[in-house]
Amino acid sequence: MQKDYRILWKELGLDLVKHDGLLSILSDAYKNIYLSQQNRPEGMKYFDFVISEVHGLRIEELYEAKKEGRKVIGTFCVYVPEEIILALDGVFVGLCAGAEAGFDEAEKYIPRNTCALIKAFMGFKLSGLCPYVEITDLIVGETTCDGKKKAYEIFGDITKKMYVMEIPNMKNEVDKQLWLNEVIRFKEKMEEISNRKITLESLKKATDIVNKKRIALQRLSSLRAYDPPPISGLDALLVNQISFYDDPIRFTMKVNELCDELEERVKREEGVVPKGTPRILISGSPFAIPNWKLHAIVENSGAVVVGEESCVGNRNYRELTDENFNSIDEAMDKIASRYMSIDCACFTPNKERIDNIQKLFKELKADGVIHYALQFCTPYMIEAFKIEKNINFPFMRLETDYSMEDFGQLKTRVEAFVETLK
Ligand code: BJ8
Repeated sequence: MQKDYRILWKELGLDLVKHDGLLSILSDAYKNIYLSQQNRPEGMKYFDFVISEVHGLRIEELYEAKKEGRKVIGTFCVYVPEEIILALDGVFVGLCAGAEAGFDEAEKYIPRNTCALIKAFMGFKLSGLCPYVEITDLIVGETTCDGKKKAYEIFGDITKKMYVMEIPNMKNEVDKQLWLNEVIRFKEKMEEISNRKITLESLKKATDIVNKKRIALQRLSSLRAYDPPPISGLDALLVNQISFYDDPIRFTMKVNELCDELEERVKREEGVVPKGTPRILISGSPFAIPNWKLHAIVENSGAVVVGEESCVGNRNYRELTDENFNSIDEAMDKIASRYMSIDCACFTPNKERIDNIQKLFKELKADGVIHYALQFCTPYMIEAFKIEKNINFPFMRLETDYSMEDFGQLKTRVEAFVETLK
């Protein structure tokens, strides 16, 4: 029987009635989407458990960490350097939300035509639904898209614990210098709130932990290149989503255990779908937990998702941080340049994203790309047109949000696309 966390949630100021409603909807969705899948790897049991405890045991762990004097740092973007947080014994958690909850509340502060990801993090906070926002000591935003930038001002007024990193829009030398200064400023901020100084040793250890996590996710990704794939896109997406919440050392161990099992499946040519099933690479905006809609549609339309060119996916683990540094200054340099290599559509120009999609398409032996942009996400919506003109494989553009209203319409379009790949 699951433990009762209501005292903890109340202490954190959650709205218990609304929160119960949310958990019940999520639990039903999880059963329908995840637990109904056939032939899931045994190793997914750990990730099922993490999801069942995402507002429970993990919050309790963060609570314990705070009691030990550690700082919990919330983030919304893969540009925030996890290495620096870990090197100061902080705990890193992702705060993006992927469900349509609290939108009425959010729309009192931001326009209706704001992307669902922004409306959701505002809505979760304003409706007392997110224990992570409440438990954080610092929330780190970044100047990526205009929507986030302006929403953070309001979020800062509400939460009183917002810190914003300036991300340049270009990657010229002057921009790289600006970014390096921002990484150093963030280190200093973290030192201030943790009341300790970063050391070369702690940076080396933290970089090793984060790199090992990325390597495990790369390993998972490469196993999806087999035909038949040994794991569904839905399950691989879940692992990627959990990478933003779980303890990084435990997470890495569990992903590697899962990969051991998947390698055995590959040897036996055992897959989650028959060999020859059309293979889809999804590219675009991030899939914050519990946004499983598009993967569920694709995998119920006779295809399998073999990769995500997304921040909840390849963009998050593609590059490692160079561990070859011998001073804190050098480490800052290596960390800054690793994060500058991320190809978010907020940058201009952003040709490397097109190159990366082409590379990933080949590596994963995909048959087609579905470009997914959240409605009102201008950077990704516009960049999709450019990608389409520069690639020569089957490509479909979709725009959607977190609601289920367009489920049927999307399914019809995806089914038609999958037909063309057969
Ligand atoms: S590095 S993709 S995590 S900014 S979906 S809020 S872009 S309007 S989330 Fe992102 Fe960092 Fe880039 Fe990745 Fe704006 Fe688009 Fe909404 Fe978005």
